Amino acid sequence: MAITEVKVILTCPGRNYTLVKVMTDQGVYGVGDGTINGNEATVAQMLSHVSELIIGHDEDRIGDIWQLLFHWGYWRNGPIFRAAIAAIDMALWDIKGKKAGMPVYQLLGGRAREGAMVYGHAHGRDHAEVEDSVRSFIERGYKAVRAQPGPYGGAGMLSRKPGRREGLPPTDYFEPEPYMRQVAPLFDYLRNTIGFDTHLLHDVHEQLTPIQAAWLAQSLDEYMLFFLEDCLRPEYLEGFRLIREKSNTPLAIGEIIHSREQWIMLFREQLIDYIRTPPIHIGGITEAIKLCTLAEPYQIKSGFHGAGDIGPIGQAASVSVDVVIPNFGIQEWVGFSDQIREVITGACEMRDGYAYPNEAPGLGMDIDEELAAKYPYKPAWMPLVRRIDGTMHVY
Ligand code: GCO
Ligand code: MG
Repeated sequence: MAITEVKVILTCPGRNYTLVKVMTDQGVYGVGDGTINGNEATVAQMLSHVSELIIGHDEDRIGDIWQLLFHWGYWRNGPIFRAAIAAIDMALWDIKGKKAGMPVYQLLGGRAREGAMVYGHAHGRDHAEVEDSVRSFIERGYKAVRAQPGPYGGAGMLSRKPGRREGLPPTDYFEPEPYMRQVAPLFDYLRNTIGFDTHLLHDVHEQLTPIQAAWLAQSLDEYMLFFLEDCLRPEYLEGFRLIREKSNTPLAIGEIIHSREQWIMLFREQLIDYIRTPPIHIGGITEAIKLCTLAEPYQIKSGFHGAGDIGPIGQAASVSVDVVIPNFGIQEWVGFSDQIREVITGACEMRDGYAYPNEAPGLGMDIDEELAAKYPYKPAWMPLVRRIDGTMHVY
């Protein structure tokens, strides 16, 4: 058998996704997702380019195809390359599972747990609204909830200026001190009202400097967060040493870390506790298993990124890894609209706070290409962030 074609499908059934179908000469095909928020068309272009390299290749040789896609040129690594490899890698695991008549998680060694504990996103303009939002998750069975005062950057960040022209990104305005002062009082309120039985998390979204992050983490120690996420930009990983000296709050990072090598110092010095990097952004299931194995002796666990831009197939790849690895921590969770679930069928289910992989062979999913074509790609941007004096936010 051999790969005959890689179909690249850009679609927007509510938000943009970069999907693939890897076709073989025996009719079996696999599906994958390489979406990167705001860069969906760029990944699609990369996929069309590298697909040539794997046409005619034996689709069973997943590890070798991974190496080929990574090492074919002098230029490598970075989010676009990694996401393109991830889309193909997922599709190859899907094909292998279909051929074996087994779900992908079985091929990876089988279940280490029944389901993967997930967390949802609560937010609100004031403490009472955040509390209501957290409670609505608890009522739906969630064991863990992320709580944000307003959007990233805090409730004071509500001023938003539209882009210079239609179609350009809006600008949000951020000042660190008012944000930093909001967080501990929110968690003090939540622990007093909701108690300690629900895991609580918070995402800083890389907005702070090391000394600010150290102050924030220390101010949260007594509220026993499950983790404090992305308190530094991944360009300045040494800053974690300062945070660790000051605080016992568990730390998560990695949404935009792509290469395994970037983790080595963090693992060896045990500067973090949870890995945010999901399979979709680092080269797929093959790479995610290797990364988690590298973290295991340091007792560092997974906490894969799972926002809406990681579509149902990317989510399924994450959950397949989540239920297998010994060092699973938590899975970020969003549900998808009916429209998305019609275009991409077979999404994982979440029940009572735990996500479950599809039991059908492979990833158990499909892409309705005709329907996908009815929702064409629309260029979209994440907001810009500036300080109130107009400076681009350098954090
Ligand atoms: C999260 C993330 C997201 C990202 C988004 C970027 O923790 O879920 O930080 O909100 O900003 O997925 O593409
Ligand atoms: Mg985040």
